[in-house]
Amino acid sequence: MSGSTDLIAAIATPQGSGAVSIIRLSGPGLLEALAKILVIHTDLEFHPRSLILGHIRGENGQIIDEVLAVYFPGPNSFTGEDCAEIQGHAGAVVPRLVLAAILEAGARLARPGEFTQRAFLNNRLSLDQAEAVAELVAAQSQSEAVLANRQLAGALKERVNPIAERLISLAASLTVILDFDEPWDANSQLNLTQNLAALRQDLAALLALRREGRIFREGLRIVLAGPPNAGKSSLFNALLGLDRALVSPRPGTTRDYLEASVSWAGVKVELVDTAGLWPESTDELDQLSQDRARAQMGQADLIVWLRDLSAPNPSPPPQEAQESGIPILAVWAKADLIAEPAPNSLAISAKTGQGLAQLKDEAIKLLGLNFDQPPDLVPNFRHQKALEKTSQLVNAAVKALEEGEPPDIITLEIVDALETLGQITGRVMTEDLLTEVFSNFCLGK
Ligand SMILES: Nc1nc2c(ncn2[C@@H]2O[C@H](COP(=O)(O)OP(=O)(O)OP(=O)(O)O)[C@@H](O)[C@H]2O)c(=O)[nH]1
Ligand SMILES: [Mg+2]
Repeated sequence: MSGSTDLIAAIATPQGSGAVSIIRLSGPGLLEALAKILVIHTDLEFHPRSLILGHIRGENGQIIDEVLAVYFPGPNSFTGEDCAEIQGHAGAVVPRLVLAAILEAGARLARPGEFTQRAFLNNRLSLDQAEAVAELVAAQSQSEAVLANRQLAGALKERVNPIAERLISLAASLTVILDFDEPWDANSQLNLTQNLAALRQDLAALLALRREGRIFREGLRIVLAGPPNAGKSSLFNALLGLDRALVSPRPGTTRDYLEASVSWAGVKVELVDTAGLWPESTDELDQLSQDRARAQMGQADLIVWLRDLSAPNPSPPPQEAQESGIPILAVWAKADLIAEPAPNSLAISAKTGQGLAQLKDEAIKLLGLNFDQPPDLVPNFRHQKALEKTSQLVNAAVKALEEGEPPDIITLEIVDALETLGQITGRVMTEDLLTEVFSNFCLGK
C-alpha cells in the first residue's frame, strides 16, 4: 500500500448535460465521510459491491440529490483502497453540490489521474497499464481502443517482464562470478554472449511492433497535394462524404490547409487538404499558402499527389517530397472527363466516385499495413524510447564483453539496462516519470 493519508473525490463524468453523473471517492475514512452525507432508508444495509438507493444531504441538512451508491472495500478495489462511486443526476448544478457535500464531509478534490496513480502505487496496475487507462479514454478509433485494452490487460508487461527477469539473472550470475571467484572463462563468456544476443532480439522484436503498428495506435495522416485545380478539395470532400472544403474552377481556391478525420477499417485517418503547388506564381498569398502545403507534406505518413487527367503537362511532386522518403501515391483526378485509360497510375473521379475504393487499398498497401490482421500490441512513444535505450545498454554490455572488459564493468551496463527497461512498467520509478505519465490524465480517472 502507498499509505495514502487522505480521502480524494472527483466528478468522473463529463460536465454538462447528460443523464447521470458519477462521483468517485477513494482513501481512508471513506465510510465515515459517506455516513455524514448519505441517507439510506433504515431498512436497508450498505453492502460492499452492491448498489444502494439513498439521498445526499447537503448544507443545513437539505436533500440535494437522490443517488445510487456503491462501495468497494480495499485492497480489492481499483485503487487498492476503500473506494465508492455515487451515481447522481447530471447537470450544471447537482453534481457540484454533491461534490461540495463530500468535500465538506472530509474528502479533498483529487488531482487529474490521482485514482489511477494510487492504483499504480498500490500495485494494482503497472505503469504501462495505468497509461492504458488514459489511452483508452482518449482513444479516437476502434484500433486505438483495442490496443489500449490489450495493454490494460497486461500484454506489454507480459513481454517486458521476462526480459527484465533475464537481465536480473544475468546480473546475478555475474555477481556470483565476482563475489565467489567462480571462473570467468571462455565458457561463461560464450554463455553471456548468447544470452545478450537473445535479449537484443527480443528488444528488437518489441521495437518492430512499434514501427509496424504505430499507425494503428496513433492514426494515419494523409496529405492531399498537387497543382492548383487538380481536384484536391473535391477528393477531400468525397473521401469525407461531406461538403467540407470550398471547391471552385478558379485555381488557388484553397489557401489554409484543412484537416478532418475519417475511419478506415477502424483506424483513424486524418485527411489534409492543401493549397495547390504553383511554383511559378509570384503572388505573396499564393507563396504563403504553398509554404503551408509543403510543410504539411513534410508531416504526412502518405502524400496523395493529384494530377488532372484532363489538363496538359501535369507536374510531378516537388523534389523535396520525392527525397523525403514519405510514400507518395500518384493519382490521376477527374477521370470522368477522359475516355482513355489513365497512363500507368490510378485514375479517380471525385465526381462519380470511380477509383476511391482502390485509392484506399493502394494507400494501405503502400504503407505496408495489414488491416486484416492489426497488431495486438504496440508500444507507445515513451515505451519506444525506453526500449531503444535498453537496447543501447545491452549493446554496450556486448561490446564490453568483446573488448575483454572484466565482469564488473559488464554488470554495470546490465544493471543500467534493467533500470531503463523498468521504466516501462514502473518497476523503476522516479518522481519525473510519475509526473510524465499522470499529467496526461483527466479529472476523476
Ligand atoms: N468532372 C470533374 N470535375 C472535377 C472533379 N474533381 C474536381 N473537379 C472540378 O475541378 C475544379 C477544381 O476542383 P477543386 O477540388 O477545387 O480543386 P483543388 O485542387 O482543390 O484546387 P485549388 O484549391 O484551387 O488548388 C472544380 O471546378 C471541380 O468541380 C472530378 O472528379 N470530375
Ligand atoms: Mg482546393
